Amino acid sequence: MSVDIYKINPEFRDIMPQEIIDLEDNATWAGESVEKRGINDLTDKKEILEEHSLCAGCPEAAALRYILAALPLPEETIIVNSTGCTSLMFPHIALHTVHSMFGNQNAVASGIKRTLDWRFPDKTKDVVVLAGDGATIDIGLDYTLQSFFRQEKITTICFDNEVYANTGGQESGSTPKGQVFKMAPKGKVFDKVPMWELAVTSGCQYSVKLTASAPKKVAKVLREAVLIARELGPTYIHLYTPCILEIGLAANEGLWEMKEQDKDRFADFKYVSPEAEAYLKECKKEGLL
Ligand SMILES: Cc1ncc(C[n+]2csc(CCOP(=O)(O)OP(=O)(O)O)c2C)c(N)n1
Ligand code: SF4
Ligand SMILES: [Mg+2]
Repeated sequence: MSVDIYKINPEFRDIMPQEIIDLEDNATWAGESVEKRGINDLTDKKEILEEHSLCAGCPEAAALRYILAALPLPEETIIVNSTGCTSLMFPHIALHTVHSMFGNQNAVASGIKRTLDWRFPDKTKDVVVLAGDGATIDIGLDYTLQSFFRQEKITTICFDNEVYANTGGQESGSTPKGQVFKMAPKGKVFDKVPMWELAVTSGCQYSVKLTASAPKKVAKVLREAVLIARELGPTYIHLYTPCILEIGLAANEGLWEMKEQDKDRFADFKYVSPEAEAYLKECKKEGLL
């Protein structure tokens, strides 16, 4: 059975670019075996238009594809996004998304999740926040933390490229100490804010730090985080997606950089609350993982 998330108006179909038609016909959720969809489909399926406006080779685009392919219920999912390079991707996907004002994405997502649960008590609705480090850890930090304190049942994903990339390279709370950027010429004075640890102390049921170097790993973490958020409370994923432009790497060097950082600053960190641990075991038994 396939899922109708996005339909081109039949009257316009003959004038639509093939890329857009492909997105409707060939997303991982468009096939006959939508129940079995997943990361392995990415070789011959489509989640994002090739002609998106991110820099060539930007790891954010690949990471988003892994996430979209791994969502447990794409047709019942809303992604709340914030301004930044991440927001350049959302007009190019076929999924329900909301673009919030820069920084307030977790407040918007909390409202959406509560409203959906009230409006559709018999349905499962997943709300996922996806925003950059500037939005999550700097300007939106208050909203991020408050949603954790309130135990909102949402998943927050931070695409950490350690810089305000979309505005040309200013340092963020997530920039590592000493790092110089075009618009941060003196170098960062303070250490990188360990957001994955703040997430734990602020009440997240699940907090994981990783890079986007391994698609299957990203997919597993995303699935676990969404399932736990549905049932128990806030979950947090801190994903390193380097800005190859701002750190001076070529289009084909993003993967190498992420693999290097797998051994260094982005070595695995995983916290799972005891309740979440027990719930994940149940999910495995039920075949949800
Ligand atoms: C309320 C508000 N403040 C500031 C901005 C300017 N602004 C747009 S994108 C951006 C940087 C985003 O950085 P980050 O969240 O790390 O995402 P990235 O571009 O690095 O993916 C800023 C400061 C804005 N659009 N709105
Ligand atoms: S500026 Fe950086 S984060 Fe933004 S699209 Fe280019 S490589 Fe990606
Ligand atoms: Mg950033």
